[in-house]
Amino acid sequence: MDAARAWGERWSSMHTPIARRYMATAARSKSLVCLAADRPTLAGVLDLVQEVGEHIAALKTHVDLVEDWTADGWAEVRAAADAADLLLFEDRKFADIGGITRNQMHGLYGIAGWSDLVTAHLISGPDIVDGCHAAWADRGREGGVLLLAQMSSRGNLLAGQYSEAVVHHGLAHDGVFGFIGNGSRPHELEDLRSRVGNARMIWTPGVNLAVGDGAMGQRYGDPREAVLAGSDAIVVGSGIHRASSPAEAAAAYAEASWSALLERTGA
Ligand code: 5IU
Repeated sequence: MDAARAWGERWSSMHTPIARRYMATAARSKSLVCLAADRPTLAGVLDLVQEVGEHIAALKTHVDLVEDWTADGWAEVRAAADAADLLLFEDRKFADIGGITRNQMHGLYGIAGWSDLVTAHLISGPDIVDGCHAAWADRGREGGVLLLAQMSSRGNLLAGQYSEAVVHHGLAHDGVFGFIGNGSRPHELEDLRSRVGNARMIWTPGVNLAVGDGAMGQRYGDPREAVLAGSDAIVVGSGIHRASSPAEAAAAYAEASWSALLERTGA
């Protein structure tokens, strides 16, 4: 289906090239799934992309948990993401001052050279967003920052005035692709969407077809409910990579998320 029709208001409100790129990618794969590829080896990540690539729209990584990481090996991950038509999203959760963040975007892992999206906290102030973009510009590339406005984990502190300030400052900055919202609590997401409006993305971890508590304080909500409450991408990790058939699981999350988007927009 045509991306503009599927996304409705979100497509007409969102003009940054990277947001349009995500929405077009999602429309091609009929999926709002961002796979959290939390496997500890390069081969594990690559296998997963081969297996489920056609059912997802983005690949989320934690580059520093890959035990056998090498620059060449990671270039293969980037190539696999390109071949499968995926945005590559490093969930680095930067939190330092702007200049250090810029250097951390380079550093050992060279995140600025391959990431399309990164996460950042706004705890240190808005210059962190400039730090990320300066690093992408250093490499002649462009990217988008997802600011953490909420989290999925039990007892987190991203609520109330702090969360409101993240949205307030984030909306004022063109480099902010969108916000992380709590996929496990639809009413929190509805509240976040009402504060964010239509012109930015909300991506949501804490989503699983098996709703309930996960390991070490993780909490899970239903993918359809998250999308109906305003999520634009469901971040799913163990629901896919720990499934007996990751491909079948990814297809089920794709179907749940895409049909919920069409229900939301009336397309
Ligand atoms: N993640 C969360 N919650 C958050 C944020 C990021 O779970 O609030 I910000 C990450 C952690 C993990 C993935 O990489 O999203 C979720 O994986 P599971 O679906 O396996 O819980």
